[in-house]
Amino acid sequence: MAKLPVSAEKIIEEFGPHLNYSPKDGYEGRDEPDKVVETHCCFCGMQCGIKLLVKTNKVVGFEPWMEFPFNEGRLCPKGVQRYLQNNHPDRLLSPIKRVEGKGFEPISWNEAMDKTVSEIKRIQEKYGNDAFSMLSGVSLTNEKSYLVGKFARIALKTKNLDYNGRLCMVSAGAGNKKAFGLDRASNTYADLEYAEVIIVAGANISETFPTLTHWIWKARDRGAKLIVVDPRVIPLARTADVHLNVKPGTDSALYGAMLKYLVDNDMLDHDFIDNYTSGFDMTIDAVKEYTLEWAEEVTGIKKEKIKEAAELWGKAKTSFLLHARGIEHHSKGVDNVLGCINLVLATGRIGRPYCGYGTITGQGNGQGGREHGHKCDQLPGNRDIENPEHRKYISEVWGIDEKDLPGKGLSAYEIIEAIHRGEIKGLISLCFNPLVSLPNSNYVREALEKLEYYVCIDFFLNETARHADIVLAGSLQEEEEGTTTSAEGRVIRIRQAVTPPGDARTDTSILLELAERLGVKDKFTYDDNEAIFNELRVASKGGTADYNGITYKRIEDNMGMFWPCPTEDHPGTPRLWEDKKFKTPDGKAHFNPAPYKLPGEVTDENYPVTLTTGRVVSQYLSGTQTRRIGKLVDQYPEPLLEIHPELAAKYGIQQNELIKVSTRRGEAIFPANIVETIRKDTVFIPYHWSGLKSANLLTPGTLDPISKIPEFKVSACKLEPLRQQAKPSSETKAYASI
Ligand SMILES: Nc1nc2c(c(=O)[nH]1)N[C@H]1C(S)=C(S)[C@@H](COP(=O)(O)OP(=O)(O)OC[C@H]3O[C@@H](n4cnc5c(=O)[nH]c(N)nc54)[C@H](O)[C@@H]3O)O[C@H]1N2
Ligand SMILES: Nc1nc2c(c(=O)[nH]1)N[C@H]1C(S)=C(S)[C@@H](COP(=O)(O)OP(=O)(O)OC[C@H]3O[C@@H](n4cnc5c(=O)[nH]c(N)nc54)[C@H](O)[C@@H]3O)O[C@H]1N2
Ligand code: SF4
Ligand SMILES: [Mo]
Repeated sequence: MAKLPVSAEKIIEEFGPHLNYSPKDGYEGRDEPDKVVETHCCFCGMQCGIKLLVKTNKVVGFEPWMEFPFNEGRLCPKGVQRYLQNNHPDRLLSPIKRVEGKGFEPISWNEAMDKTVSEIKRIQEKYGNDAFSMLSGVSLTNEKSYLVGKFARIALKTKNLDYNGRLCMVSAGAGNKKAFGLDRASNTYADLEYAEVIIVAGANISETFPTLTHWIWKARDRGAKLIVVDPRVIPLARTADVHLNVKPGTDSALYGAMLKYLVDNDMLDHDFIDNYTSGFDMTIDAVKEYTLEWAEEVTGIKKEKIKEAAELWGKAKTSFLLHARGIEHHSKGVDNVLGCINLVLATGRIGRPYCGYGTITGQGNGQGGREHGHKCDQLPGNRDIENPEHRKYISEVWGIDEKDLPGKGLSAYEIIEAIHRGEIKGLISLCFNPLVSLPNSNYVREALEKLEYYVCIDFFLNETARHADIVLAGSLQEEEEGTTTSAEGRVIRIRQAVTPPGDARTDTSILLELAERLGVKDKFTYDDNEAIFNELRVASKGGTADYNGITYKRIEDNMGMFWPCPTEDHPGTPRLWEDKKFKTPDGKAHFNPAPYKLPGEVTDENYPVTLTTGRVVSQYLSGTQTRRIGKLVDQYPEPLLEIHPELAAKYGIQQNELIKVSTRRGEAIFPANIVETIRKDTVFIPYHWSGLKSANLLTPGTLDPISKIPEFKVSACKLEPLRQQAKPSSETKAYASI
């Protein structure tokens, strides 16, 4: 077989042997693959290029794709294991139905479809169309995301459709729309390389976007200063020039104080502020009391450090500010985002080479998936479902009467609340595992039990699906043609490497058949997935997320195209705002006041410790996919409670001792991991596990009033050491107690 690039051999040496080839023979001993497919990793928003090796319609391995410009062959631990899903023994190979007392048993597609369609009709006739809801996700391609939005509105005729990005990018999206009138990172990551100062706020890049660190190191090699804002000394913070160990829930006080410092010391770009922005005066008015001393008091960060960060930022000529869920998963998530944007605008460092800003999109297609209309308030092209002109345009594209297009529906967590109230009786979900990923999981479980009919489309039986009446065996990313949009705004091609195994079907064909059986075949007939993309292009035309000029061919020829791209002769837009024409109504970038407000829950005598939650490098989201891959499980088998030695000493907690953690929602038990890298008043739990090991037993359902994102990053908790050591991970099935 062809000689592999050196790095491929190294990766294989490090991570092999794998499930799909014999450890004895090693990689070289394996047969020549039938084909090598250039596609992308299915996991995070980096969407690293990867080559999948295919043998007899099975994905059997991978090679790095050195030419793909963003990651140049690099992959993280999840990327090198992602190929093990297609052929995994847990794959759902046919539809299954739940039989009380017996678990699930296989059924035919005909029975599954008949039952689903008759239940949709029954529920809608009895309770109204909106009583049937849909939850979707942005691991789906652009084509599927678009199809879901159209399916919910035209086939299900419901307004109650929302998506898992509601738990992810919506605070950033809302902030970006307010400030710029458009929701996309402003630059490609190549602009990081020559930035003089980089702020990374609430983003554990080394673990959550590992291949992005390469671009930060490139900048560091050129002398860039790095400022990290995180309650933990995350790997990136260990080498940072300034680490701001913010108390969870207080970011806006920090950014407000930094803004005041820039104003007081005249470190401002007056020309940019005067000519290209609005709202500056009222924004600085909101922070006029925010002294460094006050900020130290609120955030717990030493005032000298805040000053140092403000000075570095203020004096730089080029800079890049990146943030992720650490500042966004808050009931004031939008305010935190606006606080960051204010710092960027005050210094005018956007829309120029090496000057940039962006949220780091989480899920694989978190960017594209938030543009094509499967949010409760959105139509394709990032249009507004309440805007009469937008409704008219999309109704024309879809060939329906505008009055038949449902209006704004409930957001993801509000759908759960409406199920509790008895207003929603039916649910179809795909690409979402709310029982693990939504806050307050006991409340979510009760809601699932109240549903009269629940059908789920997935390739694995996730925890939420265990409550389903029927589960339809769907497809992995590599089992369909399509596109995704990476965190940079780069639209890229996802290639079909194999067809779904057994009797599983593509997600697209499942949705199309359901639409047909619901009587709207005429609106859901496509020759192939490219035809869906071509309809999406037209639907997005004239919207802020304009894909009209992007074709499959152009993507392939250019290794991706950046939206907005309105016409087929438009080159695409890698760097936004070079023309300084913002997409707000007045064409200016908007400063927005972002005063500090308390988080939804603060510590008190009963719950004296702050709990925050997040991720580890080897696990992905609700863990449905990565908890099935042995090497990734070995790397981090169980959720651990990160706690500072001083806080541990206060309770007499020993390393690996079981700790009962309680909040006002529930309790769970985790082994203690005593680390000096966390604030003394805060504990951290990764959330990728289900059932009794779920961090979301503890988190609150408090939502940001604008974005409706849950406050995953702040709870008040109480710790009780159980004076018992945790068993080795393989025997720890009963870590949690309820
Ligand atoms: N390995 C891995 N990678 C992933 C994912 C995964 O599940 N696993 N998921 C993908 C997805 S969908 C997403 S959204 C991204 C998420 O990527 P990140 O946002 O980087 O991940 P988190 O671990 O949720 O949170 C980041 C950091 O926020 C810090 N933090 C907590 N509270 C606060 C606060 O109040 N202020 C500040 N400034 N920081 C705070 C935490 O200590 C944590 O280090 O990762 C993507 N990549
Ligand atoms: N406490 C706490 N909770 C959190 C977070 C946190 O930081 N702390 N982070 C939040 C964030 S940022 C996110 S993004 C959410 C994610 O939460 P979820 O979206 O619920 O997590 P996933 O694991 O992606 O669940 C998706 C399901 O979709 C399936 N799936 C994946 N790809 C496809 C596909 O192409 N087709 C089909 N049919 N199915 C597919 C997977 O098998 C899995 O069962 O969790 C949120 N929850
Ligand atoms: S960084 Fe993200 S896209 Fe790249 S290999 Fe890792 S999980 Fe996949
Ligand atoms: Mo996310």
